[in-house]
Amino acid sequence: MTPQASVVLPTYNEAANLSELIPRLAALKGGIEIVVVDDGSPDGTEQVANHLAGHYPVRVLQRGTKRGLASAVIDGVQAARAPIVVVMDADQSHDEQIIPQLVTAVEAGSQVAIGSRFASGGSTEDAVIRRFFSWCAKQVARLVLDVRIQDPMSGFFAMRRDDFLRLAPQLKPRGFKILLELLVRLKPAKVTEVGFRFKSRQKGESKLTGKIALEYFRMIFELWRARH
Ligand SMILES: Nc1nc2c(ncn2[C@@H]2O[C@H](COP(=O)(O)OP(=O)(O)O)[C@@H](O)[C@H]2O)c(=O)[nH]1
Ligand SMILES: [Mg+2]
Repeated sequence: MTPQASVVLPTYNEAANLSELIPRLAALKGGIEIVVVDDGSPDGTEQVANHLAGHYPVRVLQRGTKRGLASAVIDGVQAARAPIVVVMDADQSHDEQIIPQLVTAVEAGSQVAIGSRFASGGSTEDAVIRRFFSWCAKQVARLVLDVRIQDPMSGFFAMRRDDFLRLAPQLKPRGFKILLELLVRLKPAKVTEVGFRFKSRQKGESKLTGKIALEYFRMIFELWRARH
């Protein structure tokens, strides 16, 4: 039977998080499959994911070497089988309990449904510096790209797999979160933001560094140039 939604989990050193997150994802109502996209994590994430695949609806894509978050998401969506894909971090910062709302919003006609820290009902445990960066990024997205979304930097969103794959050839697989680029290229008529409490990552360390923040602003510039 085709699952209703595929949850794409890019992983790099997320073994400890996966074993807590996957049972909770599998317990959600509605048929979901989980696609783990691992890049040869030295902490044994792949082994943990393969073990979990014996008990839960999990498939593991192993890419061997670290090739960046955005390209992991693209490969995961390509491998997904359901008509709707949900992309989220594997670090337990995103609240999986809102996944049914995201999927329902897409089924009801939203082209993109975003798990949002800044929409009504949302909040964040992010440190002040990350909040400030998210705020700057949101203003820049609005002023430069005319994207009026509360949380365009979110790593947690759902959309139709077909829409994503149609855009995939135009996406530049960079290290950074992919949502803003998708919003600019798709120009969706209807976006839903579902507020949730963003938690600090539960185990391990963030892989997104200051260098990637610079990459983000380069991407904004390139998207802006492509529009003019
Ligand atoms: N497969 C793969 N996953 C990655 C890579 N970089 C980050 N991730 C995963 O992408 C998600 C987001 O990264 P994270 O470190 O949480 O970024 P942050 O939320 O901005 O601090 C996490 O699940 C990471 O394990 C990568 O190069 N390859
Ligand atoms: Mg994270």
